[in-house]
Amino acid sequence: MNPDSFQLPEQMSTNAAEYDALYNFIYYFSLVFTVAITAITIYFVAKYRRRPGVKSEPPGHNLVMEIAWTVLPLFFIIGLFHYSFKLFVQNAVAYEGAMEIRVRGQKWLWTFEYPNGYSETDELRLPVGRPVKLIFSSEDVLHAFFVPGARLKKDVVPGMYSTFSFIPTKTGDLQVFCAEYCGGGEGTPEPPAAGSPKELNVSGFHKGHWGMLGVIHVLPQADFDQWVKNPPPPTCDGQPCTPEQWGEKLYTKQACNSCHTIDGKRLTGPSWKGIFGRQEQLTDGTTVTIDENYIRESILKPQSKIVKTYENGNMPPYTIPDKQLEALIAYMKTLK
Ligand code: HEC
Ligand SMILES: [Cu+2]
Repeated sequence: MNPDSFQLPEQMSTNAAEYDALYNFIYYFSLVFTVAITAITIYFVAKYRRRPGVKSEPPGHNLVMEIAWTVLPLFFIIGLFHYSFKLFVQNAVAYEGAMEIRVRGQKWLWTFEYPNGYSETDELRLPVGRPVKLIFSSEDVLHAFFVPGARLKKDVVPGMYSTFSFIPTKTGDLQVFCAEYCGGGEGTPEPPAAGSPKELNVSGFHKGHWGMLGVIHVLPQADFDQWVKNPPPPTCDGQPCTPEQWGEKLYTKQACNSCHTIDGKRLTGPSWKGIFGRQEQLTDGTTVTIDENYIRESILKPQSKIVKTYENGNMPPYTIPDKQLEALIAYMKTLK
């Protein structure tokens, strides 16, 4: 058990300590008064029990007492309100220089988008000690972003933005839940994979409200900077994925599959079947052989060279770190 957060998960953010102080105050205050009132009640029940020969005397009106037990709790409530409201505002208003992260909820996963446009599913990385502002939106129904370790819970509402600011104070992992029942969920929950980090449950099964889980990894600044430059590959069957496997994952994760097929069919964009080494006719009349550099440019700056007959497709420019570009290219090479 953690002494600084009795009954509660470890405090991992600035606001956690303040919320806990408020919580503990109310908790111990209630505890003391519950014990005191119960004790006095029992004492009075015994002292004023019915006895032969003693007649009950109804007490009269006592103005001083009545004003006291109305006014004193009123000040107490105002004090509590003041402190809670201060905390509420502090987390609703962004800190100076906060890093903005867009958080999108949908059935049944979380997407985190970094300031440089890169996005990830179910996993968010943050540097320790740096203020962050989360901007929530929902693609479908009502969700709620719940991080017990940061004492953070915010409704994620379709059709509007909600925000929350905090400063992570410790490195480590924070579990994320959806705290608003959002449907689905046939079958029984799968247990977390054996040996998963700290038993935290990064979902990946996305089958229903209960599977809408995520993790916030709080990293030292240097590790975070390194990760931003080059995120390491995810795992495939417990091993780091090969570039080809990683590329295959990115094909769906980055939604390339909504415009590009791998079986030769024409969608909004050209199929990736046999893409590497293919001769491509461009709108400016030239012909190119598709190689690494052409693919790289097609992803980062799609408008610079347009494939003939695909003028109206409009591929959005992507921000994708180098290692992932290489993975995508490796995957394309396998699509003979
Ligand atoms: C909204 C639809 C759309 C999405 C999503 C999309 N693309 Fe494209 N892509 C296109 C269109 C249209 C073209 C052809 C026009 C052009 O060259 O810009 C194209 C062209 C390309 C080309 C050049 C292909 C060739 O035959 O010359 C590559 C490589 C490519 N896309 C990679 C990607 C990758 C990687 C992703 C995912 C990270 C992606 N695209 C997502 C629409 C899309
Ligand atoms: Cu949900």
